[in-house]
Amino acid sequence: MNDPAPVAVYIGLGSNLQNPKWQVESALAELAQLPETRMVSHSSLYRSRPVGPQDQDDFINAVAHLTTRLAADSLLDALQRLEQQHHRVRERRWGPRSLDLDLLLYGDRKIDTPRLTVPHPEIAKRSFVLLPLHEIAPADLMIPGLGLVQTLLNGIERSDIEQLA
Ligand code: A4P
Ligand code: MG
Repeated sequence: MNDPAPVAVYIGLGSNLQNPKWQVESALAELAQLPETRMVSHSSLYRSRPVGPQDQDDFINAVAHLTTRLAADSLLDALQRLEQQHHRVRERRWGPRSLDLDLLLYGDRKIDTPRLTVPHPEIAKRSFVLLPLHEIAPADLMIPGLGLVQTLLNGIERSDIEQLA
């Protein structure tokens, strides 16, 4: 059988524990090394106020644009392995973490399985996803079921996030 065609995917990275800048920078390098996968570009790093519990440090966030021949569930397996390598411990929902990797977009597909919802359900509400995504995505990038990134950005608060040099 022929290989499947590569699919454009976007991954959201976040960390607020154990040297967050290092966590995100090293995860970007690791994403570029995934099998069947190529890194197209990644955003700057951003510092953002925590969404969810406020008794935790600010996050460092970024978004990576990859192309991959991995199926979506295999890509999620690979992302979860990278989280484990960064000693990710699940404590509480939206709580602090050394590395969080979210599959934001998988081509133009909508996926709804017990372990995977794509587009990521919170994508449209979060400045720490939309700003870095807008930095690197084509102007006409559509989020399936939600619309243009540019349009979604118009509706969100930006005072809680800063782009780092
Ligand atoms: N899962 C389903 N869909 C996806 C997807 N598209 N990508 C499942 C990744 N995982 C997906 O995730 C729980 C389960 O979601 C996984 O087992 C997977 O099968 P998790 O990462 O273990 O749990 P979580 O992160 O604690 O919960 P949740 O709801 O995924 O949180 P989020 O949405 O990841 O948010 N504030 C700032 N400023 N910056 C941040 O990065 N991050 C969070 C976490 C909260 N506040 C934040 C930030
Ligand atoms: Mg997550």
